[in-house]
Amino acid sequence: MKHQLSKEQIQYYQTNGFIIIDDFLSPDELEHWRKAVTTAVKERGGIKIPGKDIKTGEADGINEDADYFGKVFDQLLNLWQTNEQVKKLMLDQRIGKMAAQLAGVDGIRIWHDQALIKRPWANPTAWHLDTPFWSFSDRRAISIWIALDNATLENGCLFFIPGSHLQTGFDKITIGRNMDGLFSVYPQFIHTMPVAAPMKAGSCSFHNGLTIHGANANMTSGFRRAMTCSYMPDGSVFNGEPNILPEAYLRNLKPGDILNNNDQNPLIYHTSTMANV
Ligand SMILES: O=C(O)CCC(=O)C(=O)O
Ligand SMILES: [Fe+2]
Repeated sequence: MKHQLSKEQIQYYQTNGFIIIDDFLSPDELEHWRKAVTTAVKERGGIKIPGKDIKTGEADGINEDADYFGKVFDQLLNLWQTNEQVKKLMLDQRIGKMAAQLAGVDGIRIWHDQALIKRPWANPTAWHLDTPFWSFSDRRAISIWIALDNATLENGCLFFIPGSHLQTGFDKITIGRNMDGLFSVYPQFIHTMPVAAPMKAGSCSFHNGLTIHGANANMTSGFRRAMTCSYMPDGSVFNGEPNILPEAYLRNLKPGDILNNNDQNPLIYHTSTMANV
C-alpha cells in the first residue's frame, strides 16, 4: 500500500479539496480488497445499513425518488460492522494516518464506509457535497474512494470542482436528480472546469466532504465498483442530524455531545498514541 504522503501531496489536497493516488493498492492487495468487499456485499442480501430495515435501491429519507436513485449505484454502508475482513481493511492505521494528515487533524474516526457499485447503464451521480448530510459539522471531514474496477470516463469515474471546499457550507440541499441542482446554490462554480478522476483499479482518491463532486453515468455493460470510507475528526460533536446513527444511540445523544462511541465511530488513528505508523 502506497501510504506515505509527501508535503506536496498534502498541500495539493488542502488547496484543491481532493487528491488522486495512483496504484495505491498492490495487485495482491487489490485482489484481497475485491474478495473481501464482494463477500461482505453478498452477506448483506441488499440491507443498506446494519440494524435498519432499508434495502439498497429503496427510498431512504434523503433520496425519495427510489426508481432513479436506485439506479445511481448500489450503496451498502458500514460493511466494517458486518464483515471481519472488511473491518481489518477499514481499521488500518496507515489509511487513518493518511486521512488525518490530509485533513490536518490529530485524530480521525470512521464516520461510515460504503461500497458504491454502479451497475451497467447506471445513472450519473449528480454534483453534491457529503458533509451537510452527516451528524457532525466539520470543514475537515474527508473520504477515501478506492477503485475496485478501472473507473473510466465511460463507466462513471469521479469528477471534482477544484477549490470548491473553501467556499461551500453546511446547508442541506436536496439536489434531486438534476446534475446542475447544486449550482443554483453555488453559482460561482458554474464556469469552473471540473477535474475528471479516471483511475486504474487499485488507485484511490481522497476528497473533502465539502468539495463539489459527482460521477458520470455508466455507459458500459460492465460494473464500476468502488469501496469508500468517510472520516470524522476526533472530537467532533453531534449536530442533531440523525443520518445513519442507530436509534438506540440517538436516544441518549444531545446536540453538542462528543461522538466518541468506538462501536459506532472507531478511532483509527491519533498522533498521540499511534505516531509510529
Ligand atoms: O461513486 C460515486 O459515484 C460517488 C461517490 C461519492 O459521492 C463519494 O464517495 O462521496
Ligand atoms: Fe459524495
